[in-house]
Amino acid sequence: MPDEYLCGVIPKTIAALATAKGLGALHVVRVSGPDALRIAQHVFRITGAWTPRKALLGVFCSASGEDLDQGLATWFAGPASFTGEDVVEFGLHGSSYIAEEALNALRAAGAELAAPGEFTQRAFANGKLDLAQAEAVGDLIAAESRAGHELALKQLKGTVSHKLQELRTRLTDFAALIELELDFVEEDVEFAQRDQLLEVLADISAECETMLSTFRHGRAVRDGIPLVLLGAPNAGKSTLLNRLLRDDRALVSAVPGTTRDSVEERFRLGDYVFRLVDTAGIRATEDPVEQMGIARSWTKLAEAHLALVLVDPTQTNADEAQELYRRVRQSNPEAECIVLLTKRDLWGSLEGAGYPEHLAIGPSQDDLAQLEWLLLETIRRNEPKGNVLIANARHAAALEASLESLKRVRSSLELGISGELVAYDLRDALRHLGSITGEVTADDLLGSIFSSFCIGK
Ligand SMILES: Nc1nc2c(ncn2[C@@H]2O[C@H](COP(=O)(O)OP(=O)(O)OP(=O)(O)O)[C@@H](O)[C@H]2O)c(=O)[nH]1
Ligand SMILES: [Mg+2]
Repeated sequence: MPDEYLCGVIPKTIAALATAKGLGALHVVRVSGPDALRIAQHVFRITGAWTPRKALLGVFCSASGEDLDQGLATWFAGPASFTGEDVVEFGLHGSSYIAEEALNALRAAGAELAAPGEFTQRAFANGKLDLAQAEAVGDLIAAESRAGHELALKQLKGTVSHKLQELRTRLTDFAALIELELDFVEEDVEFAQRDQLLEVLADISAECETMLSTFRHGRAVRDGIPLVLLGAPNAGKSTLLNRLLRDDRALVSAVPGTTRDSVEERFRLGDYVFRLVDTAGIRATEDPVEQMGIARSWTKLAEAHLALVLVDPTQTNADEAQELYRRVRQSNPEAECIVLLTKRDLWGSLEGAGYPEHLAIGPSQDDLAQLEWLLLETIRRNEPKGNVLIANARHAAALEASLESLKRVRSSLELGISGELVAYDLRDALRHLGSITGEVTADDLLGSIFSSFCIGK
């Protein structure tokens, strides 16, 4: 074995099942590394020659050399492959037995089983993707809605990366001016006009802030928009949860206080996935368990982007409804709050009764459809403008850190503090921005990012 292997300079050849485990029409088994072609030739018999980027029909042989399956192999000669290494992808019949035996054969021929995310990590290491794009691969696979899918696809195509690159370039130009000034510090020369510098700096900071401001929405699009149902006991919250889910998920009864703990479910509506939370009805109570449930209702509200305040006007008067609405708004001013007057079938008109602005709903399908339309409209109205959405907490934290450094640069410039300190803070800002795309990244961070991927990715 050559020394390079022992020193770990030449990467090992890895193999994994790229499709989900279990029964399916087909399975894809992926091999990547310097020995991929040799290993493939060992386990897969074809009649012609191995040609790159062609699906080759052949027979996959087990570790003991017996025919295992008839299938296809595609060889991507590095660096023109996903990982940048030699890659062979096998399309086999989708039995878990075949998948397992195929992996055994590949191991016997010299491949090692891949760690979670290792293919994507190699693509990153070989410059095929930057870190933000590599993370987008994971998001794309996990996306459950059109909006989530679009977000991940944009990030994979490099929208976030290009924007960051642009900011980094501007910041680097700016830093160059400052450093130049440093070189001539003896002569007391100022190459850059302070006013101009401050203006450029304000502009770059504003761009970072705009990006950062999209995080609240971006994260919700990626992870599900938190939507909370609140109201007095018996207002009809669990009934509405079941109707939105089209599922008999939560207990419904005429006894006030039926829901004691919060109930959370995801559902897709239009382009979005929502995280819908039904909560314990809010009232004054001596029951300690109910009190715990109600405390949880308020906690759930604190995390919500959308709060539906349900009021049954046959049980709750206008003043009480106004008071509840006020408490909800005060408790989470950032959340969009919609008041629903429920059980419309039980009452006639409430015009002039003094209830907060509301939508009236009853058991009809039309009422439900109208509510669903209103939910989507409210989300769309709050969508950040522009092409870039930040959805990843790591990216948001890096932007925040970068903004902090830029703030220090600004105050140093304003106070006329030495260029050396300014240059230091600028380098810091650049480093934070660069960490998003992985231009500057610690190994342990890479490990934690890629280990959250599944095997075969
Ligand atoms: N007539 C009528 N009854 C309704 C409507 N919505 C809910 N109800 C009834 O109102 C009662 C309470 O409904 P729930 O959905 O359990 O109310 P809740 O707000 O979850 O109540 P808690 O869990 O106790 O906080 C049940 O008997 C429901 O069948 C409606 O639109 N019209
Ligand atoms: Mg309930």
